Amino acid sequence: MALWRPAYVALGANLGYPAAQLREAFERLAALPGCRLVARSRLWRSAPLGPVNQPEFLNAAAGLLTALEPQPLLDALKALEVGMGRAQPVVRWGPRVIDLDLLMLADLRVAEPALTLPHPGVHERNFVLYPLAEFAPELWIPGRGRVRRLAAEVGAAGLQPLSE
Ligand code: PH2
Ligand code: MG
Ligand code: MG
Repeated sequence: MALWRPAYVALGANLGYPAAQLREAFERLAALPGCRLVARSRLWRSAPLGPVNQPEFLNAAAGLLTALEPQPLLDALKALEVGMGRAQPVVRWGPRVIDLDLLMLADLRVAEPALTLPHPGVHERNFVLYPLAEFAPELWIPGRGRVRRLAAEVGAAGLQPLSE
């Protein structure tokens, strides 16, 4: 019997049909072997971080329960990106059809070339923190603090929930 642990994933898209792609990604996350999708945020419009001459992003967050270890879960997320038509490789900070970033798996700390947990950018990106705060405001990010406070600290500039 595997140990099921909470994991958090950030979703983003700014090419194609971002809203449709994020909804499809939620469905595919729910169908991943060894994973249950237990929480999903709204979709948020978000000004691009990085090169500004790219389309606005839609961002969201997902809460999973998973029986997978970090690397197999990361591999599954990458396979899901490729399955949804993401070109490999994409430009760093550049536009993409779908982006699934593993933020945390339980309170594991991982420092490997291919995987850092908690995700190193989570505490400074409002397009990650505000969606996450919808269902996990009390979540403690090891070494960083609580999601609700981190969100308040970075502020919501350039960010707006999509009315559904
Ligand atoms: N992702 C990037 C680069 N810039 N900007 C926003 N607003 N949202 C993103 O998800 C994002 C970005 C690369 O992953
Ligand atoms: Mg990303
Ligand atoms: Mg990514």
